[in-house]
Amino acid sequence: MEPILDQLFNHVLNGENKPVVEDVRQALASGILPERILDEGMVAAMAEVGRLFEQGEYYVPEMLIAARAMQNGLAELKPHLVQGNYKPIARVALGTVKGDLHDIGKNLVSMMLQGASFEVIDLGSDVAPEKFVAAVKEHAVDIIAMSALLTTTMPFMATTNEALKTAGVREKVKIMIGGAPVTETYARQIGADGYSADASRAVTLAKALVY
Ligand code: B1M
Repeated sequence: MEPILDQLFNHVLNGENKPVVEDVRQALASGILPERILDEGMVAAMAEVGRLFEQGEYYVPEMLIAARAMQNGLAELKPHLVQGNYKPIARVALGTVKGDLHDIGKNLVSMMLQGASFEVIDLGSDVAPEKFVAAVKEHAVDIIAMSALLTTTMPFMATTNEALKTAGVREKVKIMIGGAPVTETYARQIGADGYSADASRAVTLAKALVY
């Protein structure tokens, strides 16, 4: 791996905001592809943060500062990931489900979808089922996209699906889900229309759902 990606990895791991932004700039300037900067420098560092948390070496504050540094790096990288003419091919309402504050993966999915010419209505994190329902009614969305990072919040994906049915709008939209604990099997089990393991595959899935 290029030394700058290694350095970025360590700066994300240690939650060092300014150095992360500087590393991203430097990596871009040296011609490294934005996708590699993202995957090898930043996403890999967050996986390591998770491992350290599991081992009791990191606590919530360390996770939080690493996440902030990652968000700053992402903001710097965003214009390079989201490029091209913006002609929306479909409208997606995206959010992390109720009770869940993890938004980095969701933000990545948002960027990749926008980069692929989807219009994204970002509902944020901790999104209650009724907010997803309101988005369908108010914004005529084509896809509801839900992220969950906690095994305890995953069931809100099913609850949201049920809320859409109760509101009589389920057949107006496709539902796609993702997030670290989510699986294809779970998607089938709760009646979602699709699952993707990462943000770039989320784009492939979203296209398949609307075409
Ligand atoms: Co938390 N956390 N966290 N955390 N956190 C995890 C998820 C955990 C796995 C850590 C661990 O134990 N190893 C664990 C969950 C265990 C479980 O449920 N089985 C955990 C826990 C326990 C908690 C708390 C309960 C801790 C506590 O308070 N005791 C607490 C819960 C708070 C809440 O949500 N109510 C908590 C809090 C936090 C912080 C706030 C400190 C911070 C989040 C900050 C933020 O997001 N703004 C945080 C972080 C940073 C993590 C880890 C370390 C990193 C998550 C991340 O951003 N990864 C995480 C460990 C890990 O994941 N290994 C952990 C990078 C991101 C790019 O990946 O989000 O997986 P990810 O997204 C991927 C794919 O999943 C996919 O695309 C992305 C990649 O391309 N994807 C989709 C995601 N959404 C998608 C949607 C799609 C398609 C693909 O379609 C719609």
